[in-house]
Amino acid sequence: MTEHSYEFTRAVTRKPSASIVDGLRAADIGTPDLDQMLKDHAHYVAILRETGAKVVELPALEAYPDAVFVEDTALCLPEGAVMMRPGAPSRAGEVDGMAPVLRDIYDDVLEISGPGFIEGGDILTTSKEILVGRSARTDAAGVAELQSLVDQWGYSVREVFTPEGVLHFKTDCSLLDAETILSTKRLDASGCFEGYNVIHTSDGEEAAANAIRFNQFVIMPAGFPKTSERLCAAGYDVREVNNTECAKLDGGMSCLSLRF
Ligand code: CIR
Repeated sequence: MTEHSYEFTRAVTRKPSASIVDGLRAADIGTPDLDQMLKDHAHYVAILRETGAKVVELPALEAYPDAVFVEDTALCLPEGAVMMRPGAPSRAGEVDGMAPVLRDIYDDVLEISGPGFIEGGDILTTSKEILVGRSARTDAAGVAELQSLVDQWGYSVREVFTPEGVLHFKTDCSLLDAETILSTKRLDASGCFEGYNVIHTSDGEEAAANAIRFNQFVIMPAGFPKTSERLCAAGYDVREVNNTECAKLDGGMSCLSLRF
């Protein structure tokens, strides 16, 4: 049986645009370099393709500086997709760019119509449930609407909380396999992963938590050797991608693709 939470045949990505320099960020730690980001993005897409998955690469969207972070626009499940309603006003229009792409792929594309907000970065799909972290971008009404939509496909949604000051729930965690989560200690301390095996990021390597399990690989940001070693020792086939430029905009490995 296919494990819908990490075995995928497809992904959708979007090329970074020159407007990336205007992307949202919590703190200014430098201007992202487009050339470097394009190289990193191409490396990321190549790894997805190496697994045999078909990757649809969408063209850059100049009008939306954060549009490379496609994950926030939709939740993709085997039964259908749900278009998100981003809490960041500058990102709302990205959803309209993604909806037709997913309508071409899926028979069933549902929409969060509001008044609540929800972004894909706050959603962690595991084999048994969908965890949604309330954050500055995702509110209780958004979580409740998602629950009411995916109920018809038999999913249970569990509301959890993204730590204060952390952009998205998945900024601090990733799924590694059906039972195992990679998490920062600060997020795990909230108790949200009870019943799962948890591997912690190493101290000082919290930014390694935003990884993805994509078929045989765990794709993680480069530069976190202790966490990488932990994952290798646990038997995962780890691939590292430079993330220096996306990190300037609080982005990481999960943000760069929709996977299904
Ligand atoms: C933002 O603030 O919305 C973007 N600069 C970063 C989005 C990262 N997305 C994600 O973690 N899923």
